[in-house]
Amino acid sequence: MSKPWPRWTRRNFLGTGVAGLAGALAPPAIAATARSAKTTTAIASTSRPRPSAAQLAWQREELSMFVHFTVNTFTGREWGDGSERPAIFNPKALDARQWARTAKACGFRSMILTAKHHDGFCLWPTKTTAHSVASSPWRDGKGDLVREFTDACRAEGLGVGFYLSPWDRNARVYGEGKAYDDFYIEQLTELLTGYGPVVEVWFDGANGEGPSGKRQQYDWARIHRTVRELQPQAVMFSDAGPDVRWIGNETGSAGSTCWASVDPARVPRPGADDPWTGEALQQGDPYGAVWRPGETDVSIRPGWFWHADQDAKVRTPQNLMNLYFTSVGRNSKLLLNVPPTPDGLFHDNDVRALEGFARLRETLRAKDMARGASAKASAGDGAAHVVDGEPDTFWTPGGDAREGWLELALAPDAAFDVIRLEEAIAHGQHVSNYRIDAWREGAWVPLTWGTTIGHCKLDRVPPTRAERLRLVIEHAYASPRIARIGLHRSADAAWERPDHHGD
Ligand code: FUL
Repeated sequence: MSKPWPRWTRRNFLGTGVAGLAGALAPPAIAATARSAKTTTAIASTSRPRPSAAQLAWQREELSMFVHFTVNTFTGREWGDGSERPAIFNPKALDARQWARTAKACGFRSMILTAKHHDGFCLWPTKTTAHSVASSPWRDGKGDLVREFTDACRAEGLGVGFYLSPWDRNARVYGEGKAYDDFYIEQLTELLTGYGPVVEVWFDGANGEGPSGKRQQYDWARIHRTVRELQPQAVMFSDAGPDVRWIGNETGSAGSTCWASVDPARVPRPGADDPWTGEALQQGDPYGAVWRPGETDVSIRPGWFWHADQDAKVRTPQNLMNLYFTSVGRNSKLLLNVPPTPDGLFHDNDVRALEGFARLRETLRAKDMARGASAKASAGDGAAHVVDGEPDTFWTPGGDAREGWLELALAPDAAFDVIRLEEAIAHGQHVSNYRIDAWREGAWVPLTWGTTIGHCKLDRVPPTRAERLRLVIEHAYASPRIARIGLHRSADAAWERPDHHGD
């Protein structure tokens, strides 16, 4: 039976005074790689931050799947207190291949497993504590869930990520300074040396009391150094990065203005909770010196872990689609949690919702009415790059121009209700205001407008047919580089269009 669980958020247990060094260990920015030499001349943006190769690959994935699974799955709680008996952990039909197959079939590119949640129970047979699968009846105590998970991800070609909660409510040394730092670093080292390449390491900001009643001051500098040393290609997530930042809520919504750049001083450590923290995480900062794009983590159910009474509360495909628009469609990445049942399998309801979500995205992607359209621009050359389907080529007005327009001539039968815009973010993110006009009865009529674009901006508009369409860059912090304008048709013409500002 599932018990009610407290609606605590991470903010209830955020720590203070943690030694952070966010940003100090960011990997070097990648070199400019646009294919059109002519379109790379305007480099007023060299002082603005650009992504590392790992950050760019991370953002291009767009969809990652979170898997919350531990003793909580068997107790019905959201946060275990560390006193759970390993004997309760016994998923009878556990099949990590089912998780990975589902993720792959539904368009996800990587998966992140809770190798250890706040209760301290380890899903691999760690040498650091007996509080692990090795003390459980699952696979007669010989199981290694991290191994099964990583094998399954690799079999499906998915990236592997780990969540290793710094807050540990079971470890006796938690709160004891260096003794716990050593313990945590040893766990991290086991995960990062024993299971092959890792694409993301997820650091939660929760920082409550441990069994001794003490609270640990996490040694973030040492933690970050360890990851860089052992898995240099992995990105590190936390409120304060250093590579990718929390988006500031767990409801699936990035800021409608969302910069990948941040001023690291505004959120200096995981768990910072100043009056401006929420806004800084949601929006980033156009003047920020550090590239740290936002990750939007949200669950397919009300809880992060499986609860029987939430089987009927799985998000619908339409609802997941809305999340897609408010995360991926706002220059963020969607990290969608799907919690396995006590059998160790994704529930049918979750699988059906994910399949429906994939179908809706497929419908959207199936046709791009802009592809191959004839394009012209206010200045510069390379206008045709915005409709060539190549993410690395782009149009730029050239020189120091901070504004300009691009016009597409469309086929008479081209009807669309979703517009996808992309900046060539390998060269930074610069656009701060844009407008889209449609040509109607001999005049340009505003269709929608927005602020940031970044890797991807999705705007929902009423079903539209127009002979011509114009993207007007009203302002940018450096010469804009537009990689793509896509015009798509959704499966459902009747949905809400919160991004639509036109008539
Ligand atoms: C939070 C945790 O407290 C939740 O249990 C969950 O793991 C979520 C993703 O992060 O801070």
